[in-house]
Amino acid sequence: MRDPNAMTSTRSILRSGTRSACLGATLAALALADCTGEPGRRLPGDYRLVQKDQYQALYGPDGRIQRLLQDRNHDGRAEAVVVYRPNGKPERGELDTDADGVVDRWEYFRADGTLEKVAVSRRRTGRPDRWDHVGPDGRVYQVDFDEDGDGKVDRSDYPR
Ligand SMILES: [Ca+2]
Ligand SMILES: [Ca+2]
Repeated sequence: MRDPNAMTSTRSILRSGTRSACLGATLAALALADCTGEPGRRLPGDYRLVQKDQYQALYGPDGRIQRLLQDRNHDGRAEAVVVYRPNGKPERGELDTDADGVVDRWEYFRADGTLEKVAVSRRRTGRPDRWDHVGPDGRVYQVDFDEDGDGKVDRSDYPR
């Protein structure tokens, strides 16, 4: 059995991988700006906030990035939040892909920064109802669906 959505999903995951790479590049730009004398704003507890265009990065007292926010449409509300591990790799991302103020996509990364799982709210309820599991090779090997919105998986596909 082949679910036509599986292909769409694989592509969307590839796209999301690109997006993550873009965030990484922007992060490098932020770090660069930091090095060239933009100290950012000091916060209590020695946290630091660096703002650049649509991005806002939060650095911990140890100087490491902890969180990156992207406000794509400049409405003061982030459409993307990336939370980082102490090793500087992304741990998870929360995305509001249609900019309606509700998160509809969650991305989870392994300790080495590779994408592990993508959850999507197909019904735009703010709760995931589809989960794509991604292997270390970047391929989706399992897709779980919650068809009735109770938060539990009703069926799984195994694309190959
Ligand atoms: Ca926004
Ligand atoms: Ca949304």
